[in-house]
Amino acid sequence: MRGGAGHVKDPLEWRQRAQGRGNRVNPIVVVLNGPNLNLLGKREPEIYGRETLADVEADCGRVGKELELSIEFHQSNREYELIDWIHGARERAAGIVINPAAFTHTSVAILDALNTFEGPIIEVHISNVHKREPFRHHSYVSGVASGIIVGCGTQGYTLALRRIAKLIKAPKQ
Ligand code: CA2
Repeated sequence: MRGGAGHVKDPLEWRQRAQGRGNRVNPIVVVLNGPNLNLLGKREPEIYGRETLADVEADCGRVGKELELSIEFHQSNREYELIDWIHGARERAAGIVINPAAFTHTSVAILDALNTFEGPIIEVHISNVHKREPFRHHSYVSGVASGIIVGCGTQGYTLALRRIAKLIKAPKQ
């Protein structure tokens, strides 16, 4: 079980992070993007739409402000960099939104890293992976995610932030 204060090793520590260290600062949510997502909006618009990753980052920043969350947004084509950001989130973040892109279907290493994170994790896919090739139907990440948003386009990211905000405030819902 994961996704809130109920199961964590140190609920007080996680709760403080979720509340932004005694309400002095907004809780941090780390938004991670895997390989090739830097090309968003520049190729294959019929699958991934016309919004660029910079547009998605701006959307997340705007909705983060509304939800009183501090958003840290990253993209990498390198597996180890995504893992390092997940490790960094363990110390500081209240939640993670992750689109692992192709690593979704291949990476036990990302699964292992996410397993060390105690707060809510929402997995996002821009396209409906279940309508696509069979190799996209399996995700290593889904088993550790509190929730999954698939096929909602780039809107999936801000939907994920709204869900994280709710889970941070009321972990059991
Ligand atoms: O639908 C998604 O969000 C995916 O995570 C995107 C990955 C794909 O491997 C997953 O199966 C589903 C691919 C990301 C590549 O992004 C591009 C964006 C524009 C042009 C080319 C690639």
